[in-house]
Amino acid sequence: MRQISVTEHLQLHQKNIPEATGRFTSLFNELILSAKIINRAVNKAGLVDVLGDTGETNIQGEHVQKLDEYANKILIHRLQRCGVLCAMSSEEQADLIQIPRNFPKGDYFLVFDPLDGSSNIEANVSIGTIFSIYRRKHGNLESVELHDVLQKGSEQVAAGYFLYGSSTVLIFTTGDGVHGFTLDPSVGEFLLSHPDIRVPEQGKLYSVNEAYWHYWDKKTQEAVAVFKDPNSDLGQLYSLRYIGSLVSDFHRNLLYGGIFMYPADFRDPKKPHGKLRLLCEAAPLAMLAEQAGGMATDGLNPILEIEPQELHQRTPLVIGSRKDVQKVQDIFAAE
Ligand code: P6P
Repeated sequence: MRQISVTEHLQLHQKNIPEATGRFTSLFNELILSAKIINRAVNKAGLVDVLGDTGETNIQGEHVQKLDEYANKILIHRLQRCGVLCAMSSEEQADLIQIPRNFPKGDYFLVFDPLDGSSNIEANVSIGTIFSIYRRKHGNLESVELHDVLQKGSEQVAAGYFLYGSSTVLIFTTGDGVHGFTLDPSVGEFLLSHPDIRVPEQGKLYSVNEAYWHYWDKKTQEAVAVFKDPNSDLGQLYSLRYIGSLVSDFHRNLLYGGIFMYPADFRDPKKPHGKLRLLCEAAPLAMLAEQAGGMATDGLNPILEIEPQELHQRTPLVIGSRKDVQKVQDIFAAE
């Protein structure tokens, strides 16, 4: 295959963001440089002092792993300087991250989860960086407010993730299909490896943490049980695959077909809408799923149509092959 870089591909495929030629590409280049730096640390985890727990907890009340913190700092440091952002939001930080006064700014708003799946770091399980890009709605560049940037997922200009696994891949969309690039360490570039990814209409895999069965409502139990019923009208047997690293579970289902579910459960009254975050996890993956011909809901409603009320809002997530996600939606919609 001819070696196509991300920059070349953006120039070929960015008709959806005509005014963004240089500006959008410079944002992507800083994301790519950040991912290369994070990847280097992930690949050395265990050899240098980036493993283990910092003893702190993040906005989500989760223990912060050192690699999480490192990835967060790299992304903020690099993206603050790209000159095209008005603000950022990180899964690791409670509030909007303003661009320092003396730095050049622009109209894009970046949301990211710096290192999703971090609880798996020490077990050498693949982990990832998820990103989502919006254009600010209005407001003053020098002091961005939440209402200037908070938008539903259908307003995303671009979305994607880096997956630090057996190889390091970048999967993204700018609204013109989903494309995958693999890092070639010999040249230090992400090169096109998965052009125009399409998720199979129906999968053979379902991903959900069944340990929470007794904390789900009846509809959720029915929706999960259908994938274990050899006589269901889905007409085939499924296998359960659950890595416990969202980007890994999503990536496998994107390529092979399948459905990932993180339903609401009743374990923690403070989290009635489940564990996953709308803005930095569900919405970017939902844009990718829909652009690849799949589907993403909260069980009943399209993820991309949910109007966020706060930065770290959580949502149930059902995402993947269209026929499988539709089956769950039919169960939730039935009286
Ligand atoms: P559970 C990792 O901590 C994460 O946020 C996602 O990457 C993953 O899908 C989920 O949590 C796993 O959560 O409750 O099944 O351990």
